[in-house]
Amino acid sequence: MNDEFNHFYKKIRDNYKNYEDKIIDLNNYHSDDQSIILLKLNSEISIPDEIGLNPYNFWKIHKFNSIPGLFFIKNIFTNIGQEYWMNRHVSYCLNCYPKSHKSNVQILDQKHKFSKLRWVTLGYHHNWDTKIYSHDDKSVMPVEIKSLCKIICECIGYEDFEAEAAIINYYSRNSFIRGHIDHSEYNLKAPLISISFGLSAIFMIQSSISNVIDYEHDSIIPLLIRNGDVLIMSDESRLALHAVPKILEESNSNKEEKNHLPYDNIRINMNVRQVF
Ligand SMILES: O=C(O)CCC(=O)C(=O)O
Repeated sequence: MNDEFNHFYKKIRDNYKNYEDKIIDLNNYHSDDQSIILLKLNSEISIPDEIGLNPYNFWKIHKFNSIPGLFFIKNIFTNIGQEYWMNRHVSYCLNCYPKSHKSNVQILDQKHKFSKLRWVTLGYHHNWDTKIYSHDDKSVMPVEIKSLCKIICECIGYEDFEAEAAIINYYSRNSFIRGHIDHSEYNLKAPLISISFGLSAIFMIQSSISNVIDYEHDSIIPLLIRNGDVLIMSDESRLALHAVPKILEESNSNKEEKNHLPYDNIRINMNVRQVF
Protein backbone atom coordinates (compact mmCIF):
# COMPACT_ATOMS: atom_id res chain seq x y z
CA MET A 1 0.00 0.00 0.00
CA ASN A 2 1.49 3.40 -0.82
CA ASP A 3 1.96 5.93 2.00
CA GLU A 4 -0.72 8.35 0.93
CA PHE A 5 -3.30 5.60 0.52
CA ASN A 6 -2.29 4.02 3.81
CA HIS A 7 -2.58 7.30 5.63
CA PHE A 8 -6.08 8.02 4.34
CA TYR A 9 -7.13 4.39 4.87
CA LYS A 10 -6.24 4.66 8.57
CA LYS A 11 -8.04 7.97 8.95
CA ILE A 12 -11.23 6.51 7.50
CA ARG A 13 -10.93 3.33 9.57
CA ASP A 14 -10.38 5.18 12.80
CA ASN A 15 -12.69 8.12 12.33
CA TYR A 16 -14.68 8.11 9.13
CA LYS A 17 -17.20 10.60 10.54
CA ASN A 18 -14.55 13.34 10.18
CA TYR A 19 -14.41 12.62 6.45
CA GLU A 20 -18.10 12.11 5.76
CA ASP A 21 -18.23 15.11 3.45
CA LYS A 22 -15.51 13.55 1.26
CA ILE A 23 -17.29 10.21 0.87
CA ILE A 24 -19.20 9.95 -2.39
CA ASP A 25 -22.71 8.62 -1.84
CA LEU A 26 -24.27 8.14 -5.26
CA ASN A 27 -27.77 8.14 -3.71
CA ASN A 28 -27.26 11.80 -2.91
CA TYR A 29 -24.71 12.96 -5.43
CA HIS A 30 -25.17 15.89 -7.77
CA SER A 31 -22.16 16.28 -9.91
CA ASP A 32 -21.71 19.69 -11.42
CA ASP A 33 -18.20 19.04 -12.66
CA GLN A 34 -19.10 16.08 -14.88
CA SER A 35 -16.62 13.82 -13.07
CA ILE A 36 -19.35 11.20 -12.66
CA ILE A 37 -21.71 10.59 -15.55
CA LEU A 38 -25.03 8.74 -15.41
CA LEU A 39 -25.34 6.55 -18.49
CA LYS A 40 -28.62 5.72 -20.16
CA LEU A 41 -29.18 2.18 -21.42
CA ASN A 42 -31.19 1.54 -24.51
CA SER A 43 -30.54 -2.14 -24.60
CA GLU A 44 -33.05 -4.71 -25.75
CA ILE A 45 -31.30 -7.52 -23.93
CA SER A 46 -33.79 -9.69 -22.09
CA ILE A 47 -33.04 -10.62 -18.52
CA PRO A 48 -33.92 -14.07 -17.14
CA ASP A 49 -36.55 -13.84 -14.36
CA GLU A 50 -34.92 -16.28 -12.02
CA ILE A 51 -31.87 -14.26 -11.03
CA GLY A 52 -33.76 -11.39 -9.42
CA LEU A 53 -32.83 -8.44 -11.63
CA ASN A 54 -34.73 -5.29 -12.49
CA PRO A 55 -35.21 -4.55 -16.21
CA TYR A 56 -32.21 -2.85 -17.79
CA ASN A 57 -33.89 0.55 -17.95
CA PHE A 58 -34.10 0.66 -14.11
CA TRP A 59 -30.33 0.34 -13.74
CA LYS A 60 -28.39 3.44 -12.81
CA ILE A 61 -24.95 3.15 -14.34
CA HIS A 62 -22.39 5.71 -13.17
CA LYS A 63 -19.14 6.17 -15.01
CA PHE A 64 -16.20 7.86 -13.32
CA ASN A 65 -14.20 10.14 -15.58
CA SER A 66 -11.58 10.45 -12.87
CA ILE A 67 -11.01 6.69 -12.76
CA PRO A 68 -11.16 5.39 -16.33
CA GLY A 69 -12.98 2.06 -16.55
CA LEU A 70 -14.71 2.28 -13.17
CA PHE A 71 -18.49 1.84 -13.23
CA PHE A 72 -20.79 1.92 -10.22
CA ILE A 73 -24.25 0.48 -10.85
CA LYS A 74 -27.29 0.90 -8.63
CA ASN A 75 -30.80 -0.48 -8.75
CA ILE A 76 -29.90 -3.75 -10.46
CA PHE A 77 -31.59 -6.14 -8.04
CA THR A 78 -35.23 -6.48 -7.02
CA ASN A 79 -35.90 -7.01 -3.30
CA ILE A 80 -36.55 -10.67 -4.03
CA GLY A 81 -33.29 -10.79 -5.96
CA GLN A 82 -31.36 -9.34 -3.01
CA GLU A 83 -32.86 -11.97 -0.72
CA TYR A 84 -32.11 -14.72 -3.24
CA TRP A 85 -28.46 -13.70 -3.71
CA MET A 86 -27.79 -13.25 -0.03
CA ASN A 87 -29.18 -16.73 0.68
CA ARG A 88 -27.21 -18.12 -2.25
CA HIS A 89 -23.96 -16.65 -0.97
CA VAL A 90 -24.54 -18.19 2.41
CA SER A 91 -25.56 -21.54 0.93
CA TYR A 92 -22.27 -21.74 -0.99
CA CYS A 93 -20.69 -22.34 2.36
CA LEU A 94 -23.37 -23.65 4.73
CA ASN A 95 -24.77 -26.24 2.35
CA CYS A 96 -21.35 -26.98 0.90
CA TYR A 97 -22.41 -26.19 -2.63
CA PRO A 98 -20.63 -26.61 -4.97
CA LYS A 99 -18.94 -29.55 -3.26
CA SER A 100 -15.37 -28.53 -3.91
CA HIS A 101 -15.72 -24.89 -2.94
CA LYS A 102 -13.02 -23.68 -0.55
CA SER A 103 -13.52 -21.65 2.58
CA ASN A 104 -11.52 -20.43 5.54
CA VAL A 105 -13.71 -22.72 7.68
CA GLN A 106 -14.33 -26.30 6.65
CA ILE A 107 -17.59 -27.25 8.31
CA LEU A 108 -19.81 -24.53 9.49
CA ASP A 109 -22.65 -25.28 11.85
CA GLN A 110 -25.67 -22.99 12.05
CA LYS A 111 -24.74 -21.84 15.53
CA HIS A 112 -21.37 -20.42 14.54
CA LYS A 113 -22.35 -19.57 11.04
CA PHE A 114 -20.92 -16.12 10.60
CA SER A 115 -18.57 -15.52 13.45
CA LYS A 116 -15.74 -17.44 11.80
CA LEU A 117 -16.65 -17.26 8.12
CA ARG A 118 -14.38 -14.89 6.17
CA TRP A 119 -14.23 -16.14 2.61
CA VAL A 120 -15.32 -18.78 0.13
CA THR A 121 -13.71 -19.33 -3.26
CA LEU A 122 -15.50 -20.84 -6.25
CA GLY A 123 -14.34 -21.79 -9.73
CA TYR A 124 -10.55 -21.41 -9.98
CA HIS A 125 -9.50 -21.08 -6.36
CA HIS A 126 -7.44 -18.08 -5.49
CA ASN A 127 -4.31 -19.33 -3.74
CA TRP A 128 -3.83 -16.77 -0.95
CA ASP A 129 -0.13 -17.66 -0.49
CA THR A 130 1.22 -18.01 -4.01
CA LYS A 131 -1.44 -15.83 -5.67
CA ILE A 132 -1.34 -18.25 -8.59
CA TYR A 133 -4.41 -19.87 -10.14
CA SER A 134 -3.97 -23.47 -11.23
CA HIS A 135 -5.92 -25.77 -13.55
CA ASP A 136 -5.59 -28.45 -10.85
CA ASP A 137 -7.35 -26.43 -8.23
CA LYS A 138 -10.86 -25.52 -9.23
CA SER A 139 -14.51 -26.23 -8.49
CA VAL A 140 -17.65 -25.78 -10.51
CA MET A 141 -18.58 -22.18 -11.12
CA PRO A 142 -22.32 -21.89 -10.35
CA VAL A 143 -24.28 -21.13 -13.53
CA GLU A 144 -26.30 -18.40 -11.85
CA ILE A 145 -23.11 -16.43 -11.14
CA LYS A 146 -21.94 -16.87 -14.73
CA SER A 147 -25.24 -15.68 -16.07
CA LEU A 148 -25.46 -12.69 -13.67
CA CYS A 149 -21.95 -11.46 -14.51
CA LYS A 150 -22.44 -11.83 -18.23
CA ILE A 151 -25.55 -9.66 -18.09
CA ILE A 152 -23.79 -7.06 -15.93
CA CYS A 153 -20.79 -6.88 -18.27
CA GLU A 154 -23.01 -6.49 -21.32
CA CYS A 155 -24.35 -3.22 -19.93
CA ILE A 156 -20.89 -1.65 -20.30
CA GLY A 157 -20.42 -3.16 -23.75
CA TYR A 158 -18.16 -6.04 -22.67
CA GLU A 159 -19.71 -9.04 -24.38
CA ASP A 160 -17.27 -11.87 -23.76
CA PHE A 161 -16.98 -12.09 -19.99
CA GLU A 162 -16.51 -15.58 -18.58
CA ALA A 163 -16.91 -15.83 -14.82
CA GLU A 164 -14.13 -18.28 -13.91
CA ALA A 165 -13.29 -17.44 -10.30
CA ALA A 166 -15.18 -15.89 -7.42
CA ILE A 167 -14.07 -14.78 -3.99
CA ILE A 168 -16.95 -14.26 -1.61
CA ASN A 169 -15.96 -12.05 1.32
CA TYR A 170 -18.04 -12.14 4.50
CA TYR A 171 -17.69 -9.04 6.69
CA SER A 172 -18.86 -8.42 10.25
CA ARG A 173 -19.04 -4.90 11.67
CA ASN A 174 -15.33 -4.86 12.53
CA SER A 175 -13.98 -6.43 9.37
CA PHE A 176 -11.92 -4.61 6.76
CA ILE A 177 -9.73 -5.31 3.75
CA ARG A 178 -6.45 -3.45 3.41
CA GLY A 179 -5.26 -1.81 0.23
CA HIS A 180 -4.37 -4.22 -2.54
CA ILE A 181 -4.34 -4.67 -6.31
CA ASP A 182 -5.98 -7.74 -7.85
CA HIS A 183 -3.37 -8.81 -10.38
CA SER A 184 -3.26 -12.62 -10.04
CA GLU A 185 -5.49 -13.23 -13.05
CA TYR A 186 -3.73 -13.93 -16.35
CA ASN A 187 -6.37 -11.97 -18.21
CA LEU A 188 -6.23 -8.41 -16.96
CA LYS A 189 -8.22 -7.05 -19.89
CA ALA A 190 -11.45 -8.61 -18.62
CA PRO A 191 -13.29 -6.56 -16.00
CA LEU A 192 -13.63 -7.48 -12.34
CA ILE A 193 -17.20 -7.50 -11.00
CA SER A 194 -17.84 -6.72 -7.35
CA ILE A 195 -21.35 -7.17 -5.93
CA SER A 196 -22.32 -6.31 -2.37
CA PHE A 197 -25.24 -7.15 -0.09
CA GLY A 198 -26.15 -6.33 3.50
CA LEU A 199 -24.36 -3.70 5.57
CA SER A 200 -23.02 -0.60 3.85
CA ALA A 201 -19.28 -0.05 3.60
CA ILE A 202 -16.71 2.52 2.60
CA PHE A 203 -14.64 1.47 -0.36
CA MET A 204 -11.51 3.42 -1.34
CA ILE A 205 -9.93 3.43 -4.76
CA GLN A 206 -6.93 5.29 -6.10
CA SER A 207 -7.11 7.07 -9.38
CA SER A 208 -4.17 7.15 -11.75
CA ILE A 209 -5.19 10.70 -12.61
CA SER A 210 -4.11 13.15 -9.92
CA ASN A 211 -5.96 16.26 -8.80
CA VAL A 212 -9.31 14.72 -9.57
CA ILE A 213 -10.89 16.12 -6.46
CA ASP A 214 -9.65 19.21 -4.80
CA TYR A 215 -8.85 18.07 -1.31
CA GLU A 216 -6.11 16.66 0.85
CA HIS A 217 -5.94 13.13 -0.60
CA ASP A 218 -6.76 14.21 -4.08
CA SER A 219 -6.26 11.01 -6.03
CA ILE A 220 -8.07 8.67 -3.63
CA ILE A 221 -11.81 8.38 -3.87
CA PRO A 222 -13.86 7.02 -0.96
CA LEU A 223 -17.24 5.63 -2.05
CA LEU A 224 -20.23 4.54 -0.02
CA ILE A 225 -21.30 1.07 -1.12
CA ARG A 226 -24.79 -0.01 -0.16
CA ASN A 227 -26.80 -3.20 -0.29
CA GLY A 228 -27.23 -4.35 -3.91
CA ASP A 229 -24.57 -2.05 -5.40
CA VAL A 230 -22.28 -3.31 -8.16
CA LEU A 231 -18.82 -2.03 -9.06
CA ILE A 232 -17.09 -2.87 -12.29
CA MET A 233 -13.34 -2.33 -12.48
CA SER A 234 -12.32 -2.40 -16.12
CA ASP A 235 -9.58 -0.92 -18.30
CA GLU A 236 -7.26 1.31 -16.22
CA SER A 237 -9.22 0.84 -13.01
CA ARG A 238 -8.82 -2.97 -13.23
CA LEU A 239 -5.40 -2.58 -11.60
CA ALA A 240 -6.26 0.26 -9.23
CA LEU A 241 -5.26 0.09 -5.59
CA HIS A 242 -8.41 -0.37 -3.46
CA ALA A 243 -9.51 -1.23 0.07
CA VAL A 244 -12.52 -1.54 2.37
CA PRO A 245 -11.55 0.34 5.55
CA LYS A 246 -14.95 0.46 7.23
CA ILE A 247 -18.23 -1.41 7.55
CA LEU A 248 -20.95 0.93 8.70
CA GLU A 249 -23.50 0.63 11.44
CA GLU A 250 -27.09 0.75 10.20
CA SER A 251 -29.25 3.74 10.94
CA ASN A 252 -32.87 2.89 11.84
CA SER A 253 -34.15 4.02 8.45
CA ASN A 254 -31.55 1.85 6.70
CA LYS A 255 -32.63 -1.12 8.81
CA GLU A 256 -36.22 -0.68 7.68
CA GLU A 257 -35.18 -0.56 4.03
CA LYS A 258 -33.47 -3.92 4.50
CA ASN A 259 -36.27 -5.77 6.28
CA HIS A 260 -36.56 -8.13 3.33
CA LEU A 261 -32.97 -9.37 3.71
CA PRO A 262 -32.50 -12.77 5.38
CA TYR A 263 -29.45 -11.69 7.43
CA ASP A 264 -28.57 -8.51 9.23
CA ASN A 265 -25.23 -7.52 10.72
CA ILE A 266 -23.26 -8.95 7.84
CA ARG A 267 -21.89 -7.63 4.57
CA ILE A 268 -21.33 -10.07 1.75
CA ASN A 269 -19.22 -9.12 -1.24
CA MET A 270 -18.84 -11.34 -4.27
CA ASN A 271 -15.81 -10.55 -6.41
CA VAL A 272 -15.87 -12.28 -9.77
CA ARG A 273 -12.97 -12.54 -12.18
CA GLN A 274 -12.11 -14.02 -15.55
CA VAL A 275 -8.81 -15.80 -15.03
CA PHE A 276 -7.65 -16.75 -18.54
O1 LIG B 1 -15.57 -6.08 -0.33
C1 LIG B 1 -15.30 -5.36 -1.27
O2 LIG B 1 -16.06 -4.45 -1.64
C2 LIG B 1 -13.98 -5.51 -2.02
C3 LIG B 1 -13.30 -6.84 -1.84
C4 LIG B 1 -11.98 -6.90 -2.53
O3 LIG B 1 -11.35 -5.90 -2.73
C5 LIG B 1 -11.42 -8.18 -2.99
O4 LIG B 1 -11.98 -9.26 -2.73
O5 LIG B 1 -10.37 -8.14 -3.67
